[in-house]
Amino acid sequence: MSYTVGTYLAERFAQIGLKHHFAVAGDYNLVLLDQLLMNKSCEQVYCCNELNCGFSAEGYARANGAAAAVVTFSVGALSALNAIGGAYAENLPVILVSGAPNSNDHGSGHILHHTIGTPDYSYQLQIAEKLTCAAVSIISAEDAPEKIDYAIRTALREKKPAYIEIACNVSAQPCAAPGPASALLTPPPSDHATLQAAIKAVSSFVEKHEKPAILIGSKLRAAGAEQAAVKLADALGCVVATMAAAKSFFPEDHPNYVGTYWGSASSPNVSEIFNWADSVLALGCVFNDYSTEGWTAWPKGSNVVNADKEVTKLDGHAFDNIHLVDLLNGVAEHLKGKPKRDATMVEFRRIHPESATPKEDDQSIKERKSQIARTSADTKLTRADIQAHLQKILTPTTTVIGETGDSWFNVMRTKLPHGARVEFEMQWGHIGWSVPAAFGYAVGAPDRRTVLMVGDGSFQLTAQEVAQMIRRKLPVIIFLINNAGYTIEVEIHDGPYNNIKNWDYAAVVEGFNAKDGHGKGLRATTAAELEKAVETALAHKEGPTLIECVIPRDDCTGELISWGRHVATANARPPAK
Ligand code: TPU
Ligand code: MG
Repeated sequence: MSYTVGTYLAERFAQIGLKHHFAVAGDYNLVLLDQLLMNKSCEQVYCCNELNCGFSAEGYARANGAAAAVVTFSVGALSALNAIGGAYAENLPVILVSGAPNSNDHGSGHILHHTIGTPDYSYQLQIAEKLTCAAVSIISAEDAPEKIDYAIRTALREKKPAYIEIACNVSAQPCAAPGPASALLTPPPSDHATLQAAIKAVSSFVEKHEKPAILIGSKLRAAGAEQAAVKLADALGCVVATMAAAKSFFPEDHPNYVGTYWGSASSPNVSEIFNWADSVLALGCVFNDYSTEGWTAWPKGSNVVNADKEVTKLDGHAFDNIHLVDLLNGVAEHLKGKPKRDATMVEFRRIHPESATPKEDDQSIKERKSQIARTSADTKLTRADIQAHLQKILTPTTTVIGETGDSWFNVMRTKLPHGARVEFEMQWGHIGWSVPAAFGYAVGAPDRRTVLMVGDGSFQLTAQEVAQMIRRKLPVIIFLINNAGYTIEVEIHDGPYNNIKNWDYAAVVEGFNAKDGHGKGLRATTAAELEKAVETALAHKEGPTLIECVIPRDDCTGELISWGRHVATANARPPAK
């Protein structure tokens, strides 16, 4: 079989496990899209705009391990690059492919449409270089295979986005055939000597401390070390908490799981036990201003091991070029058969006697009971009602996508059955991310129940992608919290800029349906209406169901209030003299 640059790229996509790629058309990429369409193993999926296309791919990468988005030059790519920045922040290998000017125009002095109006078109590549781990420009078919392979291989190894631009007259040019996929998929092994030294150092760190605790961070998944972390927890027997952004990256039904560690927004007694611990094994953790609650809850110093995807740091040592999974397996192996380091678990059971095996926190249980009593009465809907319903519909094959806003804290409070997953975008924090990401996720994981919790303010950024859920008949369940504004910002710092124009959200879905769609838009203003709407949503399989949940502007979680106060304090620090 003969290949072109475009069919080579499509074959590489299929080889790395992409069953879909996301696209928005434009004249610089039309020939490329034709070439990609020829590969029947990697379906083309369309988005309403390039920002959403990037986020859809980002969501797909969460479900599927990697993703691709194909856009046109500048007007398309510069929008998509925002989502690519997000993929970098969130450690997801998303390949952004941009159609580009004809190879004869490069260096010709010609001014082209969709550019900034100067004859130098290199600015897009330069921007992409800052936001990806590998960025290449293809203006000859001969160089295409090695450039494509370099970009894809680097993205998969680093779990970061990559960028490939292809001159529009080169995509259909003949090129060499792709070799075996292993060239892209097989990472180099850990450095043996460094790995042995690191296992020794971490093991003796653990043995030197009486009261260790394990903290799971959001880079654990990128490191492929979720199973290895369970092994380490079993070997140690100590408490395990997840950071907010890493919810569901450690099984919540594990006997040592105690909840979320997030300063004052932590699950009950988790902050106390981490303060009591004499050491922390931080696995793939990202400590930023939000996750440390304005730098107030930040495990650091000589009693903390920071074990990251490829480098582990402790007590004045750095061990580089080792895979986290190898380190954790090695330490777990070393500790096998030795006495458990379970003091934190014993103490946690004392201070939190009802939750030796974790379950919903007391607050959630109370809320659920009161919610069940309320559904018969026509009482005004509350935030707690919504959260209780979210909890009720979780199954082992549910994934909850939680948007920035009080949705973070509502989703955080849920107790996940084994297998249920949560997706947050806490490092990048682009409001509106969740709508296209839920679309991309549902495309990538058709056998799971995708549930989206999103605020009204966030929804208004990227609402169009609900139309693509309708187009592909994806039964995504959307809880849209209409609290009349940017409540998370209200809690950090209020002003008139936190008020938004209200929409008729249920009617928006009807608008997207036009004549051929089967999306459902429902509104709940009482507990009984929500109960009914959720039943309808669960039964509806022909498209998404959006439930607009109308609650008062200040009806939010206690965690949001206290976290917001800490963040506001950190933002307000005066400039250093
Ligand atoms: O539950 P709630 O009301 O807090 O959520 P909602 O309604 O979605 O409001 C979110 C408010 C918000 C803003 C305006 N959260 N963060 N921001 C700042 C922001 C602005 N623009 C982008 C692209 N991302 C942001 N995070
Ligand atoms: Mg809101």
